[in-house]
Amino acid sequence: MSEAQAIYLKDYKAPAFSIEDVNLRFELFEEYALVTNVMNIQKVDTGVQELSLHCRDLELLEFWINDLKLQDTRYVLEEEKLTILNVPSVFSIKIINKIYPQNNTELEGLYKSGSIFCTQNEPEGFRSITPYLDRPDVMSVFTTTIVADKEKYPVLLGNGNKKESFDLGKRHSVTWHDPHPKPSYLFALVAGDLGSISDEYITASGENVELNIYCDLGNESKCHHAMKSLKEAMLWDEEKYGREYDLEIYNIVAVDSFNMGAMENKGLNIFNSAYVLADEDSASDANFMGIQSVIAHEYFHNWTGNRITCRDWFQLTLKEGLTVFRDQCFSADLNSQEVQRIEDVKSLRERQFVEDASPTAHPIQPKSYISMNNFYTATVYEKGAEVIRMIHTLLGEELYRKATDLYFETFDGQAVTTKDFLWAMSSASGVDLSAFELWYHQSGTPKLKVEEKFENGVYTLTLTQVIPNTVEGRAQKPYFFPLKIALLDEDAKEVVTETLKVSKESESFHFEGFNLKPVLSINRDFSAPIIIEQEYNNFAFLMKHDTNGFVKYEAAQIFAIETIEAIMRGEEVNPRFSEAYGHLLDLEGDLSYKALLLELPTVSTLMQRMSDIDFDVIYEAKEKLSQHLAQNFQEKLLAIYEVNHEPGSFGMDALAISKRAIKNRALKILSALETRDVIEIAKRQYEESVTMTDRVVALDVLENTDPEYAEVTLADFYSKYKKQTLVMNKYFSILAASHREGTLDRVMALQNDAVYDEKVPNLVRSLIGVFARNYKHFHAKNGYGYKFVADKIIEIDKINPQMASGLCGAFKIYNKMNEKNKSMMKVELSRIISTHELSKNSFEIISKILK
Ligand code: 0A1
Ligand code: ZN
Repeated sequence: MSEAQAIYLKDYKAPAFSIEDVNLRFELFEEYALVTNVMNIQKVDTGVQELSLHCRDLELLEFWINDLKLQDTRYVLEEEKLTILNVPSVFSIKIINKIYPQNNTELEGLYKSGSIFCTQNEPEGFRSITPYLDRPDVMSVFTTTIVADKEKYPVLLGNGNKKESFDLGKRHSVTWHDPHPKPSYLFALVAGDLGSISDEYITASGENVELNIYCDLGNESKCHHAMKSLKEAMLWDEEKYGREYDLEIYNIVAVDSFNMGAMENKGLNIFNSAYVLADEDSASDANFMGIQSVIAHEYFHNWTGNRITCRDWFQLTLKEGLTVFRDQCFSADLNSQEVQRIEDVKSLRERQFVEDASPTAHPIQPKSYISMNNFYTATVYEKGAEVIRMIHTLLGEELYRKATDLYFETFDGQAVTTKDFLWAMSSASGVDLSAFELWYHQSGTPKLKVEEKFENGVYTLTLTQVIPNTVEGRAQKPYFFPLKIALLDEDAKEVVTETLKVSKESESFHFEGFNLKPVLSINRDFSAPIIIEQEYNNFAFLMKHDTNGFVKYEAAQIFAIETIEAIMRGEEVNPRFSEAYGHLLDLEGDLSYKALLLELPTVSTLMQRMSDIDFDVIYEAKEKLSQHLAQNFQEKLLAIYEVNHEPGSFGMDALAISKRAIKNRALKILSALETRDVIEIAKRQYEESVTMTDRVVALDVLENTDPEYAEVTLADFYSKYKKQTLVMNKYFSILAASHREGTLDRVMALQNDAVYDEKVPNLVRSLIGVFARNYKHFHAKNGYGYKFVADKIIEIDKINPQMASGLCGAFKIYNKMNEKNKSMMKVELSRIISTHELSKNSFEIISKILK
């Protein structure tokens, strides 16, 4: 594997051919599938003589041009491409090729998930189905016929509207036609014996849309939350963006084997079943939220991704950043603005900030890749969403809507770039975004140094950008971003509320007319994805009084981080922190928000501020603070628990969810005490609870406090849920995340469990993936954690490279580790990279880490 295989944005060339329409016929059999592909093609660049189609490991059976069967002297078939020599300006091609979906464990192209045939073609899966111009800027009209055994595969689905179907005796066929031109990555088909639920939606202009959600037989009753979410998303997009659905039918299919969350194929979304199936008994509150957001995300792609798509894969954030921003706003509108914002920022910091500080950092618009699959990252998605959010803040709601209207009007039906998007944003609004473009091209999280001065009634705020070095080593420029601030007087009244436009390396802002120095509330709502560096001691005040939900939370987090860092230096728990924390316990209002305020910073947050990381030291300090708070506030915490614990209720309304959130937060804090009383509460919660949220928290607490009873409850849980794979993911995760001695041995043994299957990504993620993020055991000083995960990467790389390269991510913090752990990691990283026939996916990640 070498650098030479990298693809560069600077090498982009427009396609030399267009494909007017495609007619596909799939004959599905138990051992193989036959694909007949008829395309009408036109030369765009008349100077070009040969046509090169993408293809991957295909078995070509027949090849025709303009109804003439082609001799093999007219074309060259290689592993990755099929070249046809001397083609005319307008012509048709017919190709018949054979593929083996049953052997496809990579889960790209056409494959089998259990007994269901399904597809995943983004970004480059289509080329392993049939030869094609498999690039997003080639958009064509697709007609698809699927032929299969009637009994085994009664349901045959394709993109677009259903055109016709035929009974062929033992077999049957269905033809689908999608009138909207689309790139091949949005092509999908499904064949299976599926259950379903149906509903309908009437669009704002009165069109009737048939809605279906398909799943394994027997799971139909678990699809209702997904259906409700879909209808909510359809309405929201009409109201907020003026966008309506554009086909007669919208189908969603849930499958168990899927590499990611879900896929927005036109009119036929294919979902990881974890983002469709839910009921109170088997899914947690977080699962319900996740389903609502992913269903909406895929639906929103119909406009931001499908109607307007990407010119090339370097533009991925054009559709993903924008669509994540849209789904975040949707969830905030339907649930709680402040809870949603905090959850989004938490996830950004845990995943994206870590990535941005690692050797795999890249701009939201990368400049090169070896495997595009590696670029479905937190940076492209989540930082991409923050970039759109900043545009939204700079323009304001009204101009932003005017600008998205212009974007849709101008580029509908086209494959465009992030520049085109920025053009629409600035020309509709009149806001100059030229300096803003940098956010697309620089990697790393910007830091902002904050200095305050107060003299003669004038408050001066000096902001200095500490511009990070890129992985590419290039000199960086200062960013342009909106910074929401407020200045609070001693009664916490907002005397100044402003959105500063920061654009220089260093600049000062002056505010006059104060008697006393005001208190600064900065980066309100987290208006810019930056790190604030500030020597400042008003945390307790902001924790108590700030009216901005985000800053109040942030103050609690920073104060806790500093308190833990002091403990690491050998100091006692700061009593001022303890006092402020006690104040949070007394807060009234939204309980879900309160549960977030009371959460201590994660180990990953603490680690990001350190070099020579030693996880044992972080754990110990965090544990000490937890114990201190649990001890100090035992009574208050128990009271919070008892008031909000409603064992027999499984309501899914906001109040019931928030009561579970706060009482489970209280239980978790109390569990640091490891006393009999607390263990008894967890036991009782497990036994009485009727929701999965309560059961999982109780199990987790028991697993980490009372090994003996944990064995009993886990066995009970296993026997109740062993037939529900989605629930078993929770079982594996609890064990893989455990802090108990012997966790690695148990994880190893669980691989032989009857439920575990290395070919199912969800299971691998919940056992191996979760273990690789169990800082205590993965980073164990004997090196066994590293060795185990490296063995798994090497093994899984042969089955599913995308899943393997995902696991490689655990080693991204290599450079920041202490010497001992670093040298043990190096041994394993070197072993992985020297593996014979390592996939380009894993090679790309490991080689960057080792560089
Ligand atoms: N476009 C999908 C995510 C997705 C990307 C790649 C996949 O396989 C390589 C699968 C799904 C989304 O953003 O929802
Ligand atoms: Zn997406």
